[in-house]
Amino acid sequence: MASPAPAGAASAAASPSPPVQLPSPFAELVKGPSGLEKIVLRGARNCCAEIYLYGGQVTSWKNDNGEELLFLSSKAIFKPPKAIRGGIPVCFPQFGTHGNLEQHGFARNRFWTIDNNPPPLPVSPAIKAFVDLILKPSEEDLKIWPHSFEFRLRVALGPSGDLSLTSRIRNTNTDGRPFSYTFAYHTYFSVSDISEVRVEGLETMDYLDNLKAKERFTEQGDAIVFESEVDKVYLAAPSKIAIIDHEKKRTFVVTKEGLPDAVVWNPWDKKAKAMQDFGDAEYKSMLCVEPAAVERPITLKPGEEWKGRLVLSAVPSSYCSGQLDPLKVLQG
Ligand code: TA6
Repeated sequence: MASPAPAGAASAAASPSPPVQLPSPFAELVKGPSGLEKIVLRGARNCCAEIYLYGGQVTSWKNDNGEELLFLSSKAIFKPPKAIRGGIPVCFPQFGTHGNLEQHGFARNRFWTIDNNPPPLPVSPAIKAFVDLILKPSEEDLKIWPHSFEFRLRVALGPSGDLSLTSRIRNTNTDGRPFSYTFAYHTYFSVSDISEVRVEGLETMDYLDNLKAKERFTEQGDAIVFESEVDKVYLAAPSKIAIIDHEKKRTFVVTKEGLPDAVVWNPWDKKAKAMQDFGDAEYKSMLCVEPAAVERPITLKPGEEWKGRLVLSAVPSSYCSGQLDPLKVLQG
């Protein structure tokens, strides 16, 4: 049973733990700098990823050149109960502040465990580097969110280095009660310079603007560019979204299943300065694009299971005379 770690758990976690048999030879369990345990996945062509048991949180995804593709703040705090600032925090059972839980729920502040015997998950046989984690509510959790659940998370590296996260959440209430939740993969991408980044695929979409009392607007631009703080929940967004990093000539392709919405967030300078676990200038080198279920909470009856999947790939962006052709990746 995962449970909220007492403050200072990092030091407790520093004590040596027996090696854990992992499901695949491509995954090993090691201790991170703070003493928190993490799984290192090594995929094809030297691609790799790291996932902390704390939060079930991916904190690193590297391509075959060893380049880090996710943003992790240099000031991230690896000390429960603080959430790790960067990578892919899992927001469950609540995204944001609408609800009676802390912002973004508690899954990212809990210790997950390795699930060595998960129910079968149909995946391509080409995917060999993966790990299965599981989170169940503690007695403490049941006091703040009175529902039993099994949250299984598979993190995998595909043969071309793509990173996939598959969440399966099952209602295991024995009292017949359904439950509803909101969810997000709060993904922090590493970018060369936020002012050189465009997001394609969300044009003409409606969004709720968190900077304007969640008022609803329609995206007018032919692509989203960044010149100030952005905090928008795009509704019923397409299954593919492209993040084009002009300087790096790299396009991130975000593919989502079971997650209708997409949150786009950059704190810009003022909010950056206000976050203790975020460098003042780090807003220039990150962008959050977060596949989510926000506008319409997901409801599960006892025994029902929901699946939400995120696939990230990084492809070279070809440019001709300044014209972007990310549509290729959106239609691919
Ligand atoms: O996803 C955007 C957002 O909801 C922003 O409003 C900002 O609060 C961000 O999440 C970070 O939240 P956190 O709780 O991780 O500091």
